[in-house]
Amino acid sequence: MRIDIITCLPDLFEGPLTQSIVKRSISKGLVELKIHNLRDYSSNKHLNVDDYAFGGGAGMVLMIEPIDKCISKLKAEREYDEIIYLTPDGETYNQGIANQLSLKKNFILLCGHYKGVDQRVRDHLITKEVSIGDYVLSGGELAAMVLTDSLIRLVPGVLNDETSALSDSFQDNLLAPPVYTRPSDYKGWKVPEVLTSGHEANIDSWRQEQALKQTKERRPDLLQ
Ligand code: 6GU
Repeated sequence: MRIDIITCLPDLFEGPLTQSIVKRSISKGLVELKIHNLRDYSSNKHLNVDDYAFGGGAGMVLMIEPIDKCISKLKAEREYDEIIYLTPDGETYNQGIANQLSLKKNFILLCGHYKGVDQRVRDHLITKEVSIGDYVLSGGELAAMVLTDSLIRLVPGVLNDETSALSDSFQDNLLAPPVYTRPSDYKGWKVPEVLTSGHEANIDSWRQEQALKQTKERRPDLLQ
């Protein structure tokens, strides 16, 4: 999988995407992740990438030219399966969309900023628009990191058996069951006995029951 992220705030990506699972998937050669600074594609001497909205109001709008230049350069180098614009008015992201996208290979993620992008970017350059929930972020960068993290963990070989994505919450429309580790008794707060019984079939059915119970209590909508 290759993910190209276009942003005017490239430094934001330093932390979350250079650690842990994402870092390992890159060093194992399973994932390629490239951050592109939109400013590098500006054609004006101040390196501006935004301008005032026609008709007034609305604050600054990301201009089409630098975005088109960056996307065109990338498209000349390889085929992209999806060019995704992160925007609060996009389709709400969930595990189902993550699973579908994870079957594809090459993605461009475009991070919006300020008051959005010139509508012509959305009309002519973008293949999909995604939001990560009904609240407003200052820009698409955090959303791009959310997509990137959730997609990378679905790439075969990124997780081992123990951390398998198949046991994630949402993967079967059930929340994950509770987990415990040593000590089995802490201040009298005990671990459910079945988990220390060594009886695998009983442990499996306990986990199944608990997953269903958690889901009924917390997210009954997932069971519809
Ligand atoms: Cl993708 N972008 C912004 N700016 N805000 C959001 C979002 C995206 N998803 C939820 N809120």
